[in-house]
Amino acid sequence: MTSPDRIAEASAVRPSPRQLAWQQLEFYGFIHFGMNTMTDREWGLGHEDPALFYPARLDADQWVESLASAGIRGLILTCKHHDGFCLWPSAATRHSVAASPWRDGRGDLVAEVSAACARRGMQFGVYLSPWDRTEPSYGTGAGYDDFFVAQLRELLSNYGPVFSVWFDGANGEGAGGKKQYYDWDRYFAVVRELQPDAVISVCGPDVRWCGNEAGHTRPNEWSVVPASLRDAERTASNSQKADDGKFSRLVRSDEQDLGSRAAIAASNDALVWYPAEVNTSIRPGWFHHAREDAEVRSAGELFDIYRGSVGGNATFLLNVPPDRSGLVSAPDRVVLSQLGQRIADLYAADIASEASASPSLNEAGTWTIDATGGRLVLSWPEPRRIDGVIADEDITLGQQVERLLVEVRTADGRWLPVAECGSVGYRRILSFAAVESDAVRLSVTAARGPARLRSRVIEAATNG
Ligand code: FUL
Repeated sequence: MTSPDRIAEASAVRPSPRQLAWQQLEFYGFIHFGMNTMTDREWGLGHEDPALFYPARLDADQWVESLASAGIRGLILTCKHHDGFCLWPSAATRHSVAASPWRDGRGDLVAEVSAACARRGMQFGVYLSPWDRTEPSYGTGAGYDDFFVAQLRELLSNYGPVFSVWFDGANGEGAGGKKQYYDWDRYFAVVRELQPDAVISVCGPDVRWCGNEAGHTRPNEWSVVPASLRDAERTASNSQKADDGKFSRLVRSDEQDLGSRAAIAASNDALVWYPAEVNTSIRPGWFHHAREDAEVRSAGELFDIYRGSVGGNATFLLNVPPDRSGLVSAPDRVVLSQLGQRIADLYAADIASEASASPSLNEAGTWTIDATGGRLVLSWPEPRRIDGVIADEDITLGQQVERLLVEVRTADGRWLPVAECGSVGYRRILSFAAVESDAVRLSVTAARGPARLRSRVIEAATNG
């Protein structure tokens, strides 16, 4: 049995303001674009000729517009991927857009994308690969740290507010390759100094990589987990090691439970708020390849990933790679706007505000439970066709709910269970076969401490 002290410890952990702001973004986009787009590769070898970089029709507004059509509210750009080619004219290297024919060598793609984001009210984030296959100082220790920090300072000083700094743990050097011991603490200190509101993601202390790139989510995702999970080298050791086309859909089965009572009891670590991000690509690869134009995931598949991630106490980071000409291609654009429609329809089908609530809701439309749990009944004057429930915990109060049961009232007044889950956290989306009922009952049957909840009830689409 997990000691009451350990449960109280878990119950008391809270998000930082930057983690809270990040979680509220819910759904944001990744843009993988760079030298690999030109060479049709996933991992460049480094030292590619900058003359190859020429996205003739590049239009950052079109990227932002495409993402926004899906309901995406932030964008993380691969400013430098593993091959080392920089999408901004970095003073730290000659291996950048400044040496390319694009915009006659006077272009700055980071500036164009951050400005396009600002115009559309989209938040902007940067991906800067620690692994660099061009930079000669890579593997020398402090020499490379100086180089990396110089690049980081440029990105975090010259392009406005940044919501996420995404440090990738991937490395393909292998046993016989170069070994760079990254000075992570130094990198983190630079981010805190220049962009104190940004989260440091993946190889960083604020946002946890969910552990796969397939879009898979844990049955119960916990934001309160043992502190050792924050170790950047641990994340790196689980990250991609080879460009063999397999990693992007691989799911490990040995890390399905990170934060249950059993999981936290099995650890002696301090407990920390380290919430999950689900990152996956709209296509098999992270970069655009024309041969994958027919393999763009459907809106239905992406909507399922959305429900599993945003609706599974994680955020959703969806990669959309523009093509070699510098535009998001047509198949991706179609799917993105369909996805945006499905997400909008989901929330628009909420009929909770038309219900009578017992006990009555407080002014913000929320209800509370104590440490032993609690219950809410929502009822309508006439039966409605219902196929889902969405429950949100107010995570400023931590993560508390351990079991939630959803029942509907049958015509003869009995309560019929239709869905059940463990953790709730920021949001849990529960879907079930459509059922006619005049009342829904939500029961929290296990909790770590008091919580405040918001609930939505989804009316089934008439055609669905
Ligand atoms: C991985 C990288 O190796 C992929 O190329 C991609 O950037 C993905 C988001 O992370 O670890």
